[in-house]
Order: sequence, then structure tokens, then C-alpha cells
Amino acid sequence: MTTIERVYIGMGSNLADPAEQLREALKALAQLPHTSLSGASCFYVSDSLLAGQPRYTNAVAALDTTLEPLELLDALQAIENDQGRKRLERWGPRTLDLDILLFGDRVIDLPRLKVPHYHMQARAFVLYPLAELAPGITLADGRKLDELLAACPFEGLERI
Ligand code: A4P
Ligand code: MG
Repeated sequence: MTTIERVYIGMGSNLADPAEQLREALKALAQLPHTSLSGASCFYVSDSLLAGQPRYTNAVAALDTTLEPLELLDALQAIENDQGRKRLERWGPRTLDLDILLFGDRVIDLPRLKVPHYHMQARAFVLYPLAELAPGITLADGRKLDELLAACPFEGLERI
């Protein structure tokens, strides 16, 4: 039997009308094969972690999927490319970034894919939208979302 997995996707954009980029990305996520879009957080605006870049708009989406993790990663990268993502420099400004935050209760450590996502614990623009969709969850590696939130101030995030 194929298992349906609940997956959370971190979405970010800081180029070319970021809120519109996220709305387009949600439409594309809703059309993925073997997948349904089960929820989306509010959008949040915050300064870039890297100086000199435009402010980011971020959100989190919830998917239910029977795709395997690397199949989903391929599909997300295709959506990024469709929306004009150019990988000119690591951490450079981008029209769309889609990161797999959580994939069911799996811990994944592959060259192309690390889940839970390696930076999520320190990022308010990931944790607060995730908490809208999955309040009180425990991550696959045992960390509790509430404890991560307590260590990560909301300060600097603007809900739009
Ligand atoms: N990869 C490994 N694990 C994953 C995963 N769980 N999900 C690999 C997605 N991809 C994963 O990603 C590089 C490679 O990571 C992929 O090819 C995949 O095989 P990328 O998206 O091409 O590169 P990137 O986005 O430049 O790197 P990264 O580490 O995702 O950047 P970040 O950490 O997203 O930093 N400030 C605010 N306010 N909001 C933001 O969203 N984002 C960044 C970019 C900086 N400052 C920001 C924000
Ligand atoms: Mg990324």
C-alpha cells in the first residue's frame, strides 16, 4: 500500500513581486501529480538574512503526497525554474525558493536532500508560518516546534 505523507514546504521570494510569486507557486503545488495542497499559511515579510538584498516574503504550504522525497524535490526545482529562478550565486536573491521542511516523520540525509531542513530551527519566517499549519508538532528528529519557537523571537516578521 502506498503511504500518503504530510509534507511542509518553506516558500520564499525576494524578486519580481514576491507575493505574486508565492501565489503562483501555490497554484503550481496544487497541480503536482499524486499530491494535494492541504493548506497554506499567511504571508510574512522580513529583512533578508544577507545584507544588501531586498526584503523577503515567506510562507509555508502543507502537502499530502505519495511522491517519494527525491521525486518531490525534482518537482519543486522544476517549479522554481518555471518561475525564472536563476542560480547565479548561493544564497543570492531569488524569484522563488521552495524548501522541503518536513516529510512525514522521516529523517533524510542524502547528498541532495536533508530533512528536517537544516536551517529551519533558527528562522522565524519558517517557524511561525509552520506553527499556523502544524501547531504543537514534534519534528522527526525529536525537537518540539514550541521549543524552537520559544528560542526564536517573532520580532522583525510582518504578517501581511
Ligand atoms: N537541499 C538539501 N536539502 C534540501 C531540502 N530539505 N529542501 C539541496 C530543498 N533543497 C534541499 O538549494 C541548494 C540545494 O539544497 C538544492 O539543490 C537541494 O539539492 P537552493 O535552493 O538551490 O540554494 P539556496 O536556496 O541558495 O540555498 P539555501 O540553503 O536553501 O538558502 P536559504 O537557506 O534558503 O537562504 N531571508 C529571509 N527573510 N527569508 C528567506 O527566505 N532566504 C535566504 C536564502 C537568505 N535570507 C532569507 C531567506
Ligand atoms: Mg533552497
